Amino acid sequence: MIEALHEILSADRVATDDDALQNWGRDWTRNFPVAPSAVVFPERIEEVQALVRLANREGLALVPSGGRTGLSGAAVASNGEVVVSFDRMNRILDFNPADRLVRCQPGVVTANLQAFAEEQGLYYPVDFASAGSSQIGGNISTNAGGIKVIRYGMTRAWVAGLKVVTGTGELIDCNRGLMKNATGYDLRHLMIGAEGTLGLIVEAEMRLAEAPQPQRVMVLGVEQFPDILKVLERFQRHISLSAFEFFSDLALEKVRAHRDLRAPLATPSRFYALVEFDESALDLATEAFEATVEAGWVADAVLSQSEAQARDLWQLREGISESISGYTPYKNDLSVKVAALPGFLQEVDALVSESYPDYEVCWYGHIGDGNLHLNILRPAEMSVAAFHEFGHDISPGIFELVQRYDGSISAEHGVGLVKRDFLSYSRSDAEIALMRGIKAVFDPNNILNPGKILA
Ligand code: S2G
Ligand code: ZN
Repeated sequence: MIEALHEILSADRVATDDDALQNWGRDWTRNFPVAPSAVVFPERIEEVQALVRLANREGLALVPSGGRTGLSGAAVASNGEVVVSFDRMNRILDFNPADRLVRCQPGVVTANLQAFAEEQGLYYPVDFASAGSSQIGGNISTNAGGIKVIRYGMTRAWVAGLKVVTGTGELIDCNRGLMKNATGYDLRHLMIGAEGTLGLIVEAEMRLAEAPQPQRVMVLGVEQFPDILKVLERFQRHISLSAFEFFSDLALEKVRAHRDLRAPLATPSRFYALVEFDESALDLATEAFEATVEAGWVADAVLSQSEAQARDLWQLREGISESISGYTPYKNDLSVKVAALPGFLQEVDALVSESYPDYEVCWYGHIGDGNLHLNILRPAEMSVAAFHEFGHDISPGIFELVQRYDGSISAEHGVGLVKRDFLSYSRSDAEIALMRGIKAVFDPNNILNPGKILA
């Protein structure tokens, strides 16, 4: 198989040493075996097509790999697969100012696209903590969300065109960056969020947004969980927010232990809401804040007085994931409609506190999008394997609740391996059968990331 790979790629672009296999054979998950047979680094679309044709001929499985910041195991290779890394397809190809489109290769790091957009006086509005290492191809394959979704939507909203190599080695050019194109099924949207199981993204045309106005950040202390939603409603009544996040006192404690950051308020609070809005809405935000104090939902708040302070306040939220990663937390990334949040939060809080009283549970997330990150922290004395088995056993309880609220068991982190066995809590049998049919059409020999999303 290695010789066959060398017929396609020069030797320096085929790695089989253990360091490479361990490094490129996984994403951020730590509870799956990492055992690819090789890692390859294509530089051109034709090489990706040749790899897919080879995989079909030899019955090889290919696992696409980008920034490896995924949280669902979608980029893990545990069964001798060949990892296709897009690290060397990392160029911004061109910029079209009239359509505000950037044509880029899949290996472009998200932060580099954000910086490129700023250089053009524009803005790439999908942002999250791992943007410094995640890649555009992976962001598209998982339809990455992050902290600005409430105003700008998910990655899906910014993909204008996609070149994809399908499971048979066909190169398809989806939508070609057109704003309008009413010519049948939009295959671009099948590829977005498909986690590399329907095709390998080899080029993307990303739309850019107008540069945002100067922003202000407010962090408010909230004592009662359900009051967070009343605060959301009061702010949203007159303001188009650019972010509405929340985190618990435990999350704050972990971030401050991990990073040298001051507490946001003089008096500690059980929960914190982080609100971001255009500076021009400051009076309305101040009014909303006063109303939340009068209503007794909020005791205190801090308003950013500088960019630096705004960044520090954001760190309290964006630093959570990295600060708790040492606990290899059992992550839940749940979503329900915003209208369903009050009842859902009440019930999931009761369920979590009665089911696992002796575990530390970190609550945080993009509550303005109805998205809750509920992370159960691994006790020091418990092994990762035992802890993830525990997580797997308690999930049905949480997912039954999500199902009852017509929610999603994976709001933004994807399915991969981690949520695969629970898919039916959020997708019907009919839908799963249709998804299998689509998989068979695009990847008839099941060589593209087999076992991810669909067992
Ligand atoms: C967040 C980041 C990934 C994680 O902080 O919003 O989506 O660790 C997360 O949960
Ligand atoms: Zn998130």
